Amino acid sequence: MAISSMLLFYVVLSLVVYSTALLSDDLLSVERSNPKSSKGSSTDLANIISQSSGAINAAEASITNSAGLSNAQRATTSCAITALIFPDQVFTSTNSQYSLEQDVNWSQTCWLPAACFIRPRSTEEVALILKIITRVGNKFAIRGRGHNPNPGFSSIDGSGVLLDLQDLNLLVFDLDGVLRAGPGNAWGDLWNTAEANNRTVWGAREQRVGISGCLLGGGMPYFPSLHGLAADNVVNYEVVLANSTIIHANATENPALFRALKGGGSNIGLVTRFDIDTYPLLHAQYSINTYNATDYANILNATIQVQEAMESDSNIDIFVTFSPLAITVGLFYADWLAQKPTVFEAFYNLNSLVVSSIPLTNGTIGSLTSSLAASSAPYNARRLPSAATTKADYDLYIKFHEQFLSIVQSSGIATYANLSYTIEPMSSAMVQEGQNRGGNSCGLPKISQTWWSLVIEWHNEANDATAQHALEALQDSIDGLARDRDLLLDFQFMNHAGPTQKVLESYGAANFDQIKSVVQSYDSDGLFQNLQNSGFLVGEL
Ligand SMILES: Cc1cc2nc3c(=O)[nH]c(=O)nc-3n(C[C@H](O)[C@H](O)[C@H](O)COP(=O)(O)OP(=O)(O)OC[C@H]3O[C@@H](n4cnc5c(N)ncnc54)[C@H](O)[C@@H]3O)c2cc1C
Ligand SMILES: *[C@@H]1O[C@H](CO)[C@@H](O)[C@H](O)[C@H]1NC(C)=O
Ligand SMILES: *[C@@H]1O[C@H](CO)[C@@H](O)[C@H](O)[C@H]1NC(C)=O
Ligand SMILES: *[C@@H]1O[C@H](CO)[C@@H](O)[C@H](O)[C@H]1NC(C)=O
Ligand SMILES: *[C@@H]1O[C@H](CO)[C@@H](O)[C@H](O)[C@H]1NC(C)=O
Ligand SMILES: *[C@@H]1O[C@H](CO)[C@@H](O)[C@H](O)[C@H]1NC(C)=O
Ligand SMILES: *[C@@H]1O[C@H](CO)[C@@H](O)[C@H](O)[C@H]1NC(C)=O
Ligand SMILES: *[C@@H]1O[C@H](CO)[C@@H](O)[C@H](O)[C@H]1NC(C)=O
Ligand SMILES: CC(=O)N[C@H]1CO[C@H](CO)[C@@H](O)[C@@H]1O
Repeated sequence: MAISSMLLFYVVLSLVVYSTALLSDDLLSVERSNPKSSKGSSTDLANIISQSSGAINAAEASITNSAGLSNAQRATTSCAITALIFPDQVFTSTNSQYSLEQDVNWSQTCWLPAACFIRPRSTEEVALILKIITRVGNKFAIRGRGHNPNPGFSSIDGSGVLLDLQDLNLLVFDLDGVLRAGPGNAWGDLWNTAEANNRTVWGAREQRVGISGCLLGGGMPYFPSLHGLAADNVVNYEVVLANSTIIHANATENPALFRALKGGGSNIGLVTRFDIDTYPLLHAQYSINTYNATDYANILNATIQVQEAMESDSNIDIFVTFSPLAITVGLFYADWLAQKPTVFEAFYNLNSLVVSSIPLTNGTIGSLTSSLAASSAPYNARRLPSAATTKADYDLYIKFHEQFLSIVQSSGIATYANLSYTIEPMSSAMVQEGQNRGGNSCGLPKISQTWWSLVIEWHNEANDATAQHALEALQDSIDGLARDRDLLLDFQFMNHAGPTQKVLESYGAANFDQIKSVVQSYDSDGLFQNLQNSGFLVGEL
């Protein structure tokens, strides 16, 4: 009796406390529900919060008492409160670190001046920061490694704060073959760690790409026919939910969330750890070759032949990148063959080879991506991407390339922009491998298909609109040509998609509805929909 009335008293008290809680109390309760948290060896976050409670609550009171606050004012308050708790992890414009934080992105269109950049160092710190954001009601954006080129996705202007996850860089290889990785890692870090243990991990195609944005978008790896998309190999996610609860999502725990995260982007929570399956060290035989752009018809013919062979040989992988001046072909085979792989014969027979930037090599994905990084230095540019998916078809490829050339010609953009596109052939085996691992939310049909990545790069802000128009013309061209031939597929790959594309809708109604229902049950107040700056979001619930 005594115990249950005490319990009742406690429940009532905590309800009262909850509804009128001071921010500092709310933060303490988040902190206490995550006892692993520690700031350093001597002090812990609970002490810091207690000691700063006066200032924290005064800062919050200053905004709750004033009407009609702007986003910028809320953001500034959020920065100030966060800085009380993590003074050396919050960078405002007066800090010398600020410009380094601002200019981290792949595309210069994303070098936006956030109210502040916040660098959490642990999952528990992320939980505290989300609590501050919720209470202050300020806008925010999340950045893994900033490779998404869409402005406002992993960047935000002075109307909000940017959560920079680069210090969440845990990277541990477990003897059970699982790599546990924080969202601040890039794929190069994972390949190094996996290969040091004679293992291979499925990732992106380049070292510097962040693992977190990439995995949340599905992730296109080398050799997708062998083990599916990169995200298909994630066996467990650690996620901080909107209410600052830390949970795991895997095949048995929160399984709907687990599936939704495989392609669902930044809608549902902030992922603080990816546990990824690895495989015995993969022997990759590869070359990257540049051909004369005038030979496109033969190159497309060879591409189609390889793409057909992919349906019966899962060791094959290929990409082909077209620019007005050159065509670059990556040929990959998952074995160290004694002779050049015969499946690529159609390419060897071409007489338009200009240079092999990476000659035929026996290596690994790690050595391949190191060679790539060494042979292509990144350069700053403004960038815009766009995605499409079609069935494979020679006539479609030819007609599209001719329209590409005519768009380049008629727009005159070649003088100030690089317009290019890449054909990424995908096999039905890739889709099957994903299903074998429990499935993802991308809604891919189990057929041979082509993922198109269209990109424009330019330097001058004055050309933003014309660059965008040229890319739109290219997108209209592939969509129109493929639709006319009944070759257009719905899927739009998040990691290739432009800011206005309807990526989640492209997964099909059933998958889109499932992602929406997961958002509804894990973030019913819509923190990630309403306060997150941008992204491929489900929108109003
Ligand atoms: C040079 C280059 C090569 C590429 N090659 C490939 C490739 O081979 N295969 C491929 O699949 N993609 C590739 N991409 C695309 C790349 O996967 C995406 O741009 C991806 O978003 C990059 O991840 P990031 O962590 O750097 O992204 P960011 O730009 O930091 O984030 C992307 C999105 O994810 C959200 N986000 C990031 N981290 C989290 C998190 N922990 N929790 C919740 N939301 C989060 C961000 O808010 C943002 O909306 C490439 C991109 C570039 C620039
Ligand atoms: C990896 O394999 C090589 C060659 O078989 C071997 O020498 C090395 O000890 C292995 N490393 C580990 C960490 O198992
Ligand atoms: C799934 O989550 C539960 C709960 O956190 C955990 O005990 C279990 O180990 C996880 N499974 C995997 C494969 O990580
Ligand atoms: C490409 O081929 C054309 C003729 O088809 C030729 O004029 C041109 O010099 C070639 N370019 C290179 C780089 O070999
Ligand atoms: C591709 O080239 C081969 C010759 O190498 C030819 O037989 C075939 O018809 C061509 N295919 C198409 C679709 O043009
Ligand atoms: C790759 O390895 C195979 C098997 O060891 C060997 O026969 C072949 O010559 C090697 N190829 C290259 C390009 O090194
Ligand atoms: C076009 O690409 C080249 C590298 O291939 C680069 O040096 C140049 O700056 C790019 N131009 C633009 C406008 O982005
Ligand atoms: C946080 O949200 C999750 C998912 O909706 C819910 O299960 C959990 O009870 C919530 N926790 C608190 C403390 O409200
Ligand atoms: C600070 C920083 O890392 N800036 C990088 C932004 O991205 C470009 C590539 O586009 C790099 O050259 C910069 O070093």
